[in-house]
Amino acid sequence: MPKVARCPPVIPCTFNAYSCSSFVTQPQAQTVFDYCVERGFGDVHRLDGDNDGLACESLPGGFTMLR
Ligand SMILES: [Ca+2]
Repeated sequence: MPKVARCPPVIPCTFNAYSCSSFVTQPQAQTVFDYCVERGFGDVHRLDGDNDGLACESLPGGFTMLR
């Protein structure tokens, strides 16, 4: 099941390494969120507290400004 990446992973998914305050913009948080979710770790950093698939909606530059 673990996929061997061509490059070593730069985003840790095995422990809670980030919080929303670790990021400046929502897309940054979303990238980390998606990265770990796609690898089956889920929301290990707890960036999506309301489980709607959007990480750290409170950060600027994200989808909340568009809807
Ligand atoms: Ca959310």
